[in-house]
Amino acid sequence: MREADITRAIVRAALRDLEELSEVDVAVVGAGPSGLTAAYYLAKEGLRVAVFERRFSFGGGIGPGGNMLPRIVIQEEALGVLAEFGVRSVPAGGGLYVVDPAELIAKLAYKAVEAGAKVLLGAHVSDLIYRKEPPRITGVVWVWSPIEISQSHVDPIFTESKAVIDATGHGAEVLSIAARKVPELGLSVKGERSAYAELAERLVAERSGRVAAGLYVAGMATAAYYGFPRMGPIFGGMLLSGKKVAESVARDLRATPLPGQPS
Ligand code: 48H
Repeated sequence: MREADITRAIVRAALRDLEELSEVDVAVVGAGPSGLTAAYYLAKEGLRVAVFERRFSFGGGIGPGGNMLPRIVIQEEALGVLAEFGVRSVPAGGGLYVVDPAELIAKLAYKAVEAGAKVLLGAHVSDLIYRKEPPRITGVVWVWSPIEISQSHVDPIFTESKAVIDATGHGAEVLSIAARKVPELGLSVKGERSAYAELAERLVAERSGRVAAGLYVAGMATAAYYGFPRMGPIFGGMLLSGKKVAESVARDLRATPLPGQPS
């Protein structure tokens, strides 16, 4: 075994991957519950999906459970999505079920990757690509997270896509960038409101979807964008939201193939 061969194997495979990632059907930003769920359903539809996650791990806010107690809660309405991922749950009364966060992270990630989604860990999305007339988001701009953290000015690279999903959680980072830097889209991020779990879960699941041409929102970013309440450690809305946004993207891509691109 030679050290040079180890290096060659990594460099060749990684560069092939990065070349493929220059253009995909859907760019999902964030590998939390809503992003992984969306990635799974979209990849299952046969779409080329890239997930950009700035941490070197999956799961977003699932891992810490409720105030670091290693359980989260899912409501009855989300049991179908849970079953799709093969995640076990235990009834807790009142239509609620408890789930082990490590199992949820592992199975969401496994199914998304197995369905064909490409997850890039340590990739920070710092900007968007857009076109005018009509205004449209056409991809993401990203750098490796250690570069972002170092605050060095290093020019990023691009991934073009037919759809970008903001699944960045509480910060709604992608939509905040769009609101600030692509005023033609007329977006504004209202910021999430105080806790009202039942209402928040319903609204997030209902309203996840398209916010502008080429730009979609899912998960907590939906609450932040529309000014909906927060819900604490109940995650059914995140799963339903991921499924909903995937349906919305798949429907739009089927309905309006872009010029020069197959549907
Ligand atoms: C690359 C990025 C970037 C970026 C962020 O926070 P998440 O788990 O998001 P959701 O919406 O799927 O789930 C929310 C849930 O975890 C939660 O916090 C709940 C239910 N809270 C309720 C309450 O009341 O508090 O995951 C987002 C992921 C994270 O892994 C980030 O690291 C990642 O997105 N991310 N990745 N580029 N610019 N910004």
